[in-house]
Amino acid sequence: MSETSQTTSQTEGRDLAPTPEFAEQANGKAELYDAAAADFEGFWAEQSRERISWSKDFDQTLDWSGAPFAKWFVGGELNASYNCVDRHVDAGNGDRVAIHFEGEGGDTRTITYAELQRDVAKAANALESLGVSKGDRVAIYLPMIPEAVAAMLACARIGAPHSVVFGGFSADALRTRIADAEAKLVITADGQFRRGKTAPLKPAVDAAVDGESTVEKVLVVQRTKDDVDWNDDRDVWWHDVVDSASDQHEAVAHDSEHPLFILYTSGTTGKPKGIFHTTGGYLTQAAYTNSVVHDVHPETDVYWCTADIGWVTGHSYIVYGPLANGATQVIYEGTPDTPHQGRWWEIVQKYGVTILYTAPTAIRTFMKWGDDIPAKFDLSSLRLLGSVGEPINPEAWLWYRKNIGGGSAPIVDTWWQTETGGIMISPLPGVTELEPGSAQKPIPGISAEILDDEGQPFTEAEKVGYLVLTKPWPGMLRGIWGDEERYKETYWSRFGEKYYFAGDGAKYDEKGNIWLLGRVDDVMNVSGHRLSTAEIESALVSHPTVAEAAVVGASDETTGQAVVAFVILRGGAEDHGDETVQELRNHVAKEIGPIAKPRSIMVVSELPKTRSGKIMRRLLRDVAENREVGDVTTLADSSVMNLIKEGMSAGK
Ligand code: 6R9
Repeated sequence: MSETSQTTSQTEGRDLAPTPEFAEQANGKAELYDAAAADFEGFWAEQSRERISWSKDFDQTLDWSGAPFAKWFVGGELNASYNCVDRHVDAGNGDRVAIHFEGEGGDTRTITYAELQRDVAKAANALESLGVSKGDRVAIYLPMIPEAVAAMLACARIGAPHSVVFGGFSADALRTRIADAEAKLVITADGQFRRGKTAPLKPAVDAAVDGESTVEKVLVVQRTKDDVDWNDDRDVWWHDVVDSASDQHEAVAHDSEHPLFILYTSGTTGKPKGIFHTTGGYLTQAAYTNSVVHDVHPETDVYWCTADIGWVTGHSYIVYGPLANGATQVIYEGTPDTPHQGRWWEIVQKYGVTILYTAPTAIRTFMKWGDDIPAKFDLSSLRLLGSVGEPINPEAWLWYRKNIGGGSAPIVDTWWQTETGGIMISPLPGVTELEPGSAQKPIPGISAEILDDEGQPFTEAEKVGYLVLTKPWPGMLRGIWGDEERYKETYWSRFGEKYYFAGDGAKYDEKGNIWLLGRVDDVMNVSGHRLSTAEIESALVSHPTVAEAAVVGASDETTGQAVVAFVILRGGAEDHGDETVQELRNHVAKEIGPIAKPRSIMVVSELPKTRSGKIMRRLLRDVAENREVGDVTTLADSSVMNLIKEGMSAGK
């Protein structure tokens, strides 16, 4: 049975069209498709003027003359922080809750827009007093606490691009990112709460800025109250400088194309790419999509996006989109099973969450934990569910809808990337008849196609090709920080300069829906996190006992893909079985971070290579997924695969 026919039989008799009541109140109406098709630039200009407060109006919507480097809303000036905070207070909504914060240990804080305005102003004044000014880069390495939001908005206010580094990344990963962005200041915390315990953060920063570094000051939020090492010349407590700062700070307007942030993501080479975004276009798309796709109604909804702010989803759909729209949201610090496996559902019930945006890997984990867990809680407030990060299999989609969405809440499966800045392909929940497992169609204002190997667009159903974007969009990346060539080569050369190559395989179904089929490059997707095979390979090879390594993503029931590594030990290094494997796994965790830890490592004597020396990961994937090994004719030495398989069955 094919994927699609299975879907149809599973969903038969279910109503996948929006109810009239939902359609009636929805922000995203069918007319948007026509308006965008009739006048693409006019459509975006209108979205921007409607949703964003410009201090100075723009005089040109799109300047594509320097393609593939776009300029949007040219000549306009705005302040992203003003748009996310002050203007809601000015409009009389200062008492509206911006953030319901829920700490892992049960401590809570309720922050209104008026309070957030004061927090952001104080943080901006403190950053300036520490020498940060417009254009300086600030690295942020924080847990999911309200200070993370205030820190990002304070940077935006000053015009100092932030580079948020996920708190699960190692000191080495942090050091590389700090160096690439030449960050002047790092904002961190003593530690964070994870699974009922404290996990330190500051030691990683100490190690990352040790020796030669561009970093002058480290601003430290006290979260766990654990002891930390202290450098009097460099380290400053947040509560010392932020709490005492003035709560008045003028939000000076910046050019529409002023850099807002850099966010590092994995590419096909070992070196992470600093994806960089600017202000006016990014904010427009974040606000627009959060309104028409998540259907946020700021007066009545309680929105919860479960992402970490270290990922782009946290940037666009915790910080910039919902706050630009003046929404009320939940931010939760911890893990879903602390102190019990119903923690998320308890939070939904407690705050009356109406919109939940999460990832397929989380949904599959909840499926594994059992239906009885969410069933113990009142989830009737939920009226819309969202999914992001990887393809959601129809089974997980149906489970999500039935067990979390009361059998009727629309689910928006949203395809986008760090590079796109905002949602690109997704149903509009008040318009689209849903198709479980498919992200369906480009949203109004966005254009995509699927190309074959020759770069020709096609529309036949079930034929597999490459997803491309055919027009610039406001939230698009403006480049890779410090590397113009890599930007052109990665995204605008595979199919010529007309098409943005997303790196994802895709197909249409009979109804013309787009199905995303995963990465076609050497990037893996583990629990919705992008990891590059090359980066993990070089981490493994940096271990003194490893001569060579090959890494593949093998399908995994819960995490989508899992990291599987094959290593050749150096001459003289002994294979101590489990001990060797554990040591190498920990080494990867130390070099990159625990999320990059291989699920399994196999010590082998040879790797399958082509005559030109390229490792044939496809064959290793066959082994890792326990499949019959595919075509080996292009191997330099076709007996290699037998050696590897024998080694595996011998339990090595
Ligand atoms: C937002 C985000 C981007 C890659 C992307 C694709 C995969 C994301 C998806 C999806 C299928 C979806 N992806 N959403 N695949 N359906 N709804 O995840 O950004 O971390 O940069 O990852 O994630 O492969 O190319 P990022």
